[in-house]
Amino acid sequence: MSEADVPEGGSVYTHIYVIGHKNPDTDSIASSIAYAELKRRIGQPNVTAAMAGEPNPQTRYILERLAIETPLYLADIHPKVRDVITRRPITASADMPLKAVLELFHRHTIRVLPVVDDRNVPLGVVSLLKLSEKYLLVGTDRKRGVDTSLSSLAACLEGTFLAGAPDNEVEHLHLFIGAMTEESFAGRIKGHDPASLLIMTGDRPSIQRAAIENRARILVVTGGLPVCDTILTEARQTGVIVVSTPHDTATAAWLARLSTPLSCYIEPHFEKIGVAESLDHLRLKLLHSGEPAVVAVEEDGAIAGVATKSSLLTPIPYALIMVDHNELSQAVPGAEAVEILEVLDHHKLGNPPTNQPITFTVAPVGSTCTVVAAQYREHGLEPDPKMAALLLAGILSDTVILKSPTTTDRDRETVAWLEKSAGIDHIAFGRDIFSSCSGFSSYKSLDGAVRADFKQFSAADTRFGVGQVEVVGFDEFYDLKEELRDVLKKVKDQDGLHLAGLMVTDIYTESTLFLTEGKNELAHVMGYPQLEPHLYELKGVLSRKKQMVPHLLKVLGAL
Ligand SMILES: [Mn+2]
Repeated sequence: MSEADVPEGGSVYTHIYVIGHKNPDTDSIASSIAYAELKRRIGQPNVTAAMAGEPNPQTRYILERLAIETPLYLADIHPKVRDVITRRPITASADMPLKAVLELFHRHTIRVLPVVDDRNVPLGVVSLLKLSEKYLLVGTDRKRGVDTSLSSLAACLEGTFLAGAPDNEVEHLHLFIGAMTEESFAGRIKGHDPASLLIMTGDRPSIQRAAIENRARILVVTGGLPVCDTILTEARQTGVIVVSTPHDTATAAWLARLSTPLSCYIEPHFEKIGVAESLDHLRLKLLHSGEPAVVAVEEDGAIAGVATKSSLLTPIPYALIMVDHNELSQAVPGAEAVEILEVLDHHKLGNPPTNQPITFTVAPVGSTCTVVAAQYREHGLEPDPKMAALLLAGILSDTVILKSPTTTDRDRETVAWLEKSAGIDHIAFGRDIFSSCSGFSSYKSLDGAVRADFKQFSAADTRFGVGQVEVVGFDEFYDLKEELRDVLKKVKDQDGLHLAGLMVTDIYTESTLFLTEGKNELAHVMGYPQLEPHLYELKGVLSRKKQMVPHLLKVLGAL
């Protein structure tokens, strides 16, 4: 495809996935859905929203409430064998004569042909190179040898049975041309087992009769020439097969040798790979097996295609647009092997280098949905009410209803714009979002609540981890406090940390309770009021990344 064939702003990829980070939050999923929708609206139908993990309870609530479909779940996007093979492989069956097989090689310009059974399961392969070697470089004693069945021979000769009947059994025959006197001919065939004799002649009754008297296996009469009735009667009585072919003797001899069924040439040892196996695995097999091709099979063992070294150069048919992250460590597994076409984000940079210039839209705003909403405006488009509400949800979730210190004027201004398109009030909507799934009860276990959003840091020689749970009121927390301490103790030991903490943030009073395990000296340097052992009150603290972690890094570094 030349550059001119690519639609403007389009791409050669079959699929483009807009995808957020692993352990996706609402911003991540909302921005991927809304950006994929924008791409389709500006004329790129092959763009699909995807997610690198299951949505959390809050995101599920939002998608259900807005009746928006959950994005495609992609757990791993390492390129697979199926991405680089053609699904309609040329195959042959074991009973196919060499003549038809050579035509297949020629017509499809291939070098390796898989041989399959009637359920399409590969039995082996035939390579043009090895076939030519076997066929052209035969030893002297094999020059006359023809391995074929009566049916295959007659079919290749376009012959008719004048005596006897077709049979599929492969026999080892010796070919003799009767182009001499009867005496010389008798001398020629002497010493050969008559049951293996394949005799070809034209209208030479003496040779025809000699063949039958010697009990040859088969007599081929060439040129469509007539055979007299007495000879045929004799043939039937003695069990000699007689086939008439329209071809002349030279052609018939050539065709007889090409009538060998493929079963005589199958190489039963061949390299096989599953379509769902990784491209890396295929590369290893192709480079180290010494085989020119690897047969790809479906789950049920049927053939899927043939992979050769050129398959390794086939472009991967999909690419990514990363939203709400730009580092590979946070990306869906396999992202490093796939082309990144665009990045839309609001995090610090840790992006991998690219081979080509890409659209890179990163701004220090409160949510990626703010960045996506700006893209709609740049294209002069208004999101429909559903998409506007979804973008709104992403911003409200990431900025804790515009209360987090990460909130910027651009977020506030975007919320005002989206509110109008969505026809909903952001404060009421934000409250619904947080109260629908806040607190500990929306997690499957307390362990799950602590681990759901647990991030690790280190300061000097101190390694610590902090989780965060958003609540409405602290009652539930106080009931669970002792159990939560046990969970934190376990997490601290399992992860080899000096300190494990949990921020319990009340989004309405905008304050946080901080429960800790480990580093007892912390009480003296923490700076925040200690309510009781292991528990601190952090008034006005909402953000882990902007408020809590910088503070902890400072005090722990000072210990
Ligand atoms: Mn975000």
